[in-house]
Amino acid sequence: MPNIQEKDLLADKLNAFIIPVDQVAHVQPSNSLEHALLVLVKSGYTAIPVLGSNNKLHGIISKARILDSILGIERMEPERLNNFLVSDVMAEDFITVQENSTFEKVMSLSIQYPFVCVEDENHAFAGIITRSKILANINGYLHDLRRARSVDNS
Ligand code: 4BW
Repeated sequence: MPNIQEKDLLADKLNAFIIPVDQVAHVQPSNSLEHALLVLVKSGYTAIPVLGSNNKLHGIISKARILDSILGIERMEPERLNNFLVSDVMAEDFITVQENSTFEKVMSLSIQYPFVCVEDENHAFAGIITRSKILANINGYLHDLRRARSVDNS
């Protein structure tokens, strides 16, 4: 096991942090907005990936975008939930990283994004890395470092 003081946190590989595709709540581009809202509410997440055939990532759908799409002039119009597909409303300006990318890159992205999508070598969606996984790794590293320094100073 490498000495904690020699460990390069920023060069960590991503595999240990990826939540794999089969554990990621997601919807398809052709699903109705009503279905997407049900999945979001049931899963408890604010935003989830939109995956097409062969696990290709098409976008990100969020509760905020769905609510915005049914906002009428004076009231919410939930009857519109079945007038739109997920593909009409999803955000398409998402960021992805490759599985062989580094912790440093994902850590920087996680400042702006609550989760980062990971692609495999065939550009299929492999899973996500969440901000909480990033913070947990940094937290563990800093605690190990403090422990090692207090041993050195004793
Ligand atoms: O249902 C939940 N279970 C757990 N264990 N934690 C949850 C749940 N819902 C929210 N949380 C917590 C997490 O700490 O609230 C944070 C913000 O959730 P979000 O963004 O706004 O729904 C969660 O932080 P996180 O673990 O760093 O996750 C960041 C974002 O990644 C979430 C959500 O958009 C996405 N996400 C996380 N796990 C997911 C997922 N999307 C799909 N499937 C998953 N398994």
